[in-house]
Amino acid sequence: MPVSPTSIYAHRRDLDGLMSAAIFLREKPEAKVHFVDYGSAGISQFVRQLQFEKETVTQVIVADFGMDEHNSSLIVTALEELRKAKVQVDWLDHHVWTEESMKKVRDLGVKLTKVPDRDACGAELVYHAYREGDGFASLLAKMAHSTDFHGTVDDVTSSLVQLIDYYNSLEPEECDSRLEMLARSVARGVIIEQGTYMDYLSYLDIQGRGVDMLKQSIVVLNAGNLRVAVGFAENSLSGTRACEVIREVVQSDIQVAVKGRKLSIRRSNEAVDCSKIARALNGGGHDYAAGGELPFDASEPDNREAASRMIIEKVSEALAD
Ligand SMILES: [Mn+2]
Repeated sequence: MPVSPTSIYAHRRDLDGLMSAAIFLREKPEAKVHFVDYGSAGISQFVRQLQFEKETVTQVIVADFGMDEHNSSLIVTALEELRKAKVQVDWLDHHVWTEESMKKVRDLGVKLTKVPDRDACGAELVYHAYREGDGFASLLAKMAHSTDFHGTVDDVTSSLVQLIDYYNSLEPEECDSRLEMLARSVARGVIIEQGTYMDYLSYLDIQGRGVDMLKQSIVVLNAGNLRVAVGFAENSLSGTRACEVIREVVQSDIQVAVKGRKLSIRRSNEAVDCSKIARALNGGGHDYAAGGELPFDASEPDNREAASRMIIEKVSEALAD
């Protein structure tokens, strides 16, 4: 691949991130692609990559990725260095940001396109900024929209979501290289190619076993008058899928899926703000879907009780004020 002056960073976990990258690649097929994630490990990888790239690129795009408020000073410092090196930075996002972070980033000369959560998903922002009028790119953005905003999802879109879940269960490097291949093939108009179809088929088996294990682990606890269902998932299930399974199995207002240290938070009760709960658990996100992190690994069955206890405590605290 030729050296490219442009690099795009998109969220690793979902179809909106993948489509943000794919749509941008239709505009600049030679662009470098990186996938990023929240949390201390994810952000330090992001920042390291940015530091490395200030020597080699002239433009950095960040899409469908919010400001990780717990690691914001690292990100701001890295952006500052990029700007000093005269790198143009465009950041397009729809997650919840604090006014302070938006100001900090804009003061550095970063072109921040930030819309309210529900106005547009990341892929739609990338479409409008770089690929307006490209009918296929518009279709890709719609696919992302249907998953990000829990709309009606067609079967092709749903198989892509499952592929991304599968890739996210692999080691990060392996995950990113397969996501990049998928993004490049989608950008060329090939939504499922031979390798991705075979990956999809093997994932169907793995996923079925993961769902069975999760169902056996669910506990329901009360936080005030809210029912909180906590389930412990294996790496093979995405947080979103795990929360869906929990919601199907038990009646609850809030669903929390635990994978190692990572937490995914969803709701069936619209009065609940998931991002508020997530902020009490070292994370953030949307009111309808958010993610956090435990200070310890709950993969071991022995740690599950402590994990559930901590989650209930933080949910109660977060929703009290
Ligand atoms: Mn998104």
